[in-house]
Amino acid sequence: MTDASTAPAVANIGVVGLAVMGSNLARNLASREGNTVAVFNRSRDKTDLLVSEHPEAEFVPAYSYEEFAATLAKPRTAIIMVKAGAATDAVITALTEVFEPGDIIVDGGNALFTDTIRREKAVRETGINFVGAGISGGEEGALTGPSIMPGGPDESWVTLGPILRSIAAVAPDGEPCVTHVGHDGAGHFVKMVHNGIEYADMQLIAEAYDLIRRGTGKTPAEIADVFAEWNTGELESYLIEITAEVLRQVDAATGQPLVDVILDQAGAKGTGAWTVQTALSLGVPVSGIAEATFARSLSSRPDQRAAGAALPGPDEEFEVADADAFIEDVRQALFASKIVAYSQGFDEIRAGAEQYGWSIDLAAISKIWRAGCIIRAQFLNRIADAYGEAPDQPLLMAAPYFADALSRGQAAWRRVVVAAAQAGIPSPAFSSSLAYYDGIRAERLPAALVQGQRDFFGAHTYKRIDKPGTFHTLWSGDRTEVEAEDTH
Ligand code: NBP
Repeated sequence: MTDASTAPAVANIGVVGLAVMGSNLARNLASREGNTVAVFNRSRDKTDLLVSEHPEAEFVPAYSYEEFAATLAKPRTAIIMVKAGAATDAVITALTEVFEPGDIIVDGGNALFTDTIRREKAVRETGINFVGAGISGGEEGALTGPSIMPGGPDESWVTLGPILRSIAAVAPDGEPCVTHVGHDGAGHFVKMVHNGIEYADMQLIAEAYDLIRRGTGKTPAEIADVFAEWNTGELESYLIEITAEVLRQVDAATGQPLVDVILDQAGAKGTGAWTVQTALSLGVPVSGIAEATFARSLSSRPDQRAAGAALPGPDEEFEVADADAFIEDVRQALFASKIVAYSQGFDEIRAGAEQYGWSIDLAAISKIWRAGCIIRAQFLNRIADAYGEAPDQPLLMAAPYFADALSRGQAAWRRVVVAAAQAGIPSPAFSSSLAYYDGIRAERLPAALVQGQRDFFGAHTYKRIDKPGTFHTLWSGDRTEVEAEDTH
């Protein structure tokens, strides 16, 4: 072991936390020209394993925070890849004790953006730069090129930018999938919404599969062919591609389609819930993402599902008359609902930026999601075009390309939602997306009645369509209207 005080400062970047993500990210860094990577893990075995299994990476191992700091050239730059939460705080505290002003600490874990805001503020006091960076792409992305969403101060971007650009995924047009999203928690906020959109995308695909299977009787392998075909068109995306792979997989033990032997209870690590909770507090309707998150919760309540199994459904069997026509309707419903999910997700980013004072370039965000991350899709180019043409547009799905797609797909979308309801097949994401579409395009909403009710029981007042001011009806008196101060 090297003595911390004499360790040569040979590394230009370091990684703390060498589990799945950290070890792969460290290998990715080491594979890039000019990088020498210091590695440290709380328990020594992971460090030794990584160094011994990958001699080609020429890692500089460290076995204490002091030694780690000593091996890094100044200004020191370290990326933390540990379990989000208390572990991140523990590592930040340890690093701030051995780092100096001007050094950079990057948290690449899935931190809650409000934690990142808090950490950035606390670390800034020490003169050290703190950057919360969302990293998407899982194990493979970390190794071969993730999509990276860094926040933090502008100053750190000067050092960090070239390093992150060198390890990020590369979009089809050659652009690296990384951009300085905004200050403090902006990067983790955007990563959170990315994951929320991912939940919606996955649920929509699952609903499409379920409807096709139950409506046409096709086998999972046959439906894999349908998804593979869809992947050649406007739905082309990583998630559609892997869906075909999953549906084609046969279980070695039973010879059954693997999808039929996997327990139908979906897990979650919490980023979908964060997206929905944050949207609720910002007042942004992300109903597709919320339904997808709730669908996972519903699936994972076996006692309630067992109790609910006795409830009646429709009497008639569900069988579609024209399988090919139905599959095309489902494809259109999927594309339309997907447009809603992305429109809602970008709406949340816009609202978050406004609330927290971040300047976020929405076109740049859609561009850095084109490769490396789980929601990578051809479709993101269209989003980049839409925000490129009108950066301040209030509603992504009303941009010409998407409005046109929705206009083409809405009849099929309605047929699918009707068919699902009549057949008793749950399609929460398809149907809530359609309800959002109809809500947002409605000339007049029954919100007027809600305002009347609120004024009745709580004197919450209302506004009128025909004159300015705030009004209250004297419901318990002679029911005349009075002009009111809006103080309730
Ligand atoms: P885990 O989330 O499983 O965390 C394990 C790592 O945290 C180990 O290196 C462990 O050290 C370290 N750690 C813990 Br636990 N407590 C610590 C402490 N008090 N001090 C120092 N180190 C501590 O690893 P992962 O799956 O590689 O994910 C890393 C981060 O990347 C997470 O924030 C995760 O949410 C995020 N992320 C993961 C994925 C993915 O696909 N897995 C994708 C995107 C982002 P030990 O070896 O000594 O126990």
